[in-house]
Amino acid sequence: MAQLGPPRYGFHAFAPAKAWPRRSAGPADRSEVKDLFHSLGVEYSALELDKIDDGPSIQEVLLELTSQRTVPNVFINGNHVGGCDQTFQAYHNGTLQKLLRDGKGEEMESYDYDLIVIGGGSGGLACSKEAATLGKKVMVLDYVVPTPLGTTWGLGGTCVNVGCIPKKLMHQAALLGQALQDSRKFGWEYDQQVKHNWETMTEAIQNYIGSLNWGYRVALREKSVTYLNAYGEFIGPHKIKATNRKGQETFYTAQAFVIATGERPRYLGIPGDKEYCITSDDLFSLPYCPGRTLIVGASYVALECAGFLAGLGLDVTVMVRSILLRGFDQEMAEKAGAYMETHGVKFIRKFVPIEVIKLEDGMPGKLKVIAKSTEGSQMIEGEYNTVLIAVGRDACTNTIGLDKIGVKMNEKNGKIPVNDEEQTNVPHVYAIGDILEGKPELTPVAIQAGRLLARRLFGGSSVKCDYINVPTTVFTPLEYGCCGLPEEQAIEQFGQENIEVYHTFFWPLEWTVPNRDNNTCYAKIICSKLNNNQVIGLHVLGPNAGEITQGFGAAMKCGITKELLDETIGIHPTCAEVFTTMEITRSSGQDITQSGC
Ligand code: FAD
Ligand code: NA7
Repeated sequence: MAQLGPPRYGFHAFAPAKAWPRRSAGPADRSEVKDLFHSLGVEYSALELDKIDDGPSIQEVLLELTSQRTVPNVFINGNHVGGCDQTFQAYHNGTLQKLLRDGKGEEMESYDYDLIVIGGGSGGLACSKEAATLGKKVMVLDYVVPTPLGTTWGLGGTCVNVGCIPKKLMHQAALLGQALQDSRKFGWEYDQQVKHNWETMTEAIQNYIGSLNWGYRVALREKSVTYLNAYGEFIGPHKIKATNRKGQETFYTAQAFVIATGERPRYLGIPGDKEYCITSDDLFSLPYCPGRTLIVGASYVALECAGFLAGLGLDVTVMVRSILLRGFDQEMAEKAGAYMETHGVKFIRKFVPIEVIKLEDGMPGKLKVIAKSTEGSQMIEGEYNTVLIAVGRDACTNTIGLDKIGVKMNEKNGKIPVNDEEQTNVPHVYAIGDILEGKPELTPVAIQAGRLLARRLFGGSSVKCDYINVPTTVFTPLEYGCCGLPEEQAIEQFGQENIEVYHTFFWPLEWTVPNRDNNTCYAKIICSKLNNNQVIGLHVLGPNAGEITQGFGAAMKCGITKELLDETIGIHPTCAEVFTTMEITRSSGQDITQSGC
């Protein structure tokens, strides 16, 4: 036993590393425990049983002493802690710190908070409130760096202030315009000239957002979460600096941290972009109607903004570098785009702006955009009142001191890789939401991850966030909802011969009387022939696609098959019922156009 002799803290290993049990998809257990001790600033000695001659006999003694055969086998000051899981469990419930502290015979630094969350958006608020509900002392910091034009907003993050909420409300404003047109066919008579007032809409939406900001503050107070309107930045493994609007700095420590700083719109890096262009961060509170608008980019943010601005009656052009809605099913993306095109949105394909020049000041002013073809040397130019850049979003991870505490990130895109428990490579630092590498960037995902993380950290839960088959909807004028795989990915993963696609056009009953757009709404499911025709992708293009997709998302989580869909009785007359009556496969080549309901 003398050979074991861990000076103060030790763990012992034997057998080839590849045979060790892994705690998660992350690094092997041994290095996770080492990382934990590193992050706690603990000196330890490691006896690598697979690298010493008498490893097997030591392992036999350890088995006798601890009834544990696996490694690592952790001791603190002669006390047996256990393997990786037990060590982390002890860390999360504080026993580990107590063992370390007592062994040192000195008071270990006590932290100001159990948990500090950096970022008070969808994920950060959910996580901090849940941790406080579980009895922990929690601080959340939220700070909005103003846009280049000076736009800023209140507590709650992207979704509530400059994302889902104002976007969906402006989409609704546009849909009402369409409903007004339809209403005449349903017998409504009105003489007044119909026009839209941007200021009235924006003020009403901003008032609603203000009430949500207030509600979040109240909720934090009620749960005794300390809220700080300050920019958080790591300055030590367990210490952050908080800088408020006036530049005053304060310092706080915590046992654990959650990074939930989200993303901000990317700019093009061309002359005139930051000076004269806006992004979605500016649009929803723009104090004047944007007028003739050029939207650069073909992400969902670009197409949604283009859709509702056109729906409000503005002259809108979208400049597309390559394809619409990269990452989404391309058949659906093209159909959503085609509908926009027939409803007034212009598309300039395969061009990128290279310079924006101010022609006139004003609200709105006038800008000249010079653009270059992506396929040759052709240049074009155009005049617009507003240029909205929507070319993706950058993770807010570069200026929060991650380098100071050794949290790894993807240098190319600033995203943070985590294991399946949202834990970074530094064990007491976690990350959730849009900044995660390879995860869906959606509000409910950030909320679910944050809430479950708090329950695992402080509530004894082991439930992890499931990032598979997350349903979502693009709120283009014709909404596009989906869950599971795009057809391209299904083919890539399963092979064309192993999938079956069922599809159909459908005509919403509400559209028949005004005689609108037959054979534009479209639904398809992709089924795996390898697995009992399980639905692996569901796509719908039509009104209220979000409402439809949500329910089928639950069904897909339960593993719904084509047969079960066929057995489901539809609700008539609805759009969603189309999924219960699909008969035509793409492979049959049969006509799917509709002539009636
Ligand atoms: P965020 O909500 O972005 O919150 C991060 C917060 O941290 C922000 O308030 C930020 O200012 C703050 N912060 C950053 N750095 C610091 C720091 N160092 N210190 C203190 N605070 C900091 N999702 C949907 O599900 N449905 C939709 O319809 C939808 N529509 C969208 C429309 C648009 C235009 C956009 C831009 C996004 C949309 N999203 C939608 C995405 C959704 O908004 C995000 O997925 C969600 O907000 C991510 O939550 P989060 O907690 O990761 O980050
Ligand atoms: P995405 O999905 O990253 O898309 C960015 C869009 O902007 C995309 O259409 C790009 O075209 C376009 N883009 C990017 N750079 C340029 C330049 N320099 N010039 C012109 N156009 C450009 O954006 P989001 O952040 O909105 O989406 C985030 C998530 O939403 C994403 O993960 C999806 O799952 C859904 P490209 O196709 O690259 O040619």
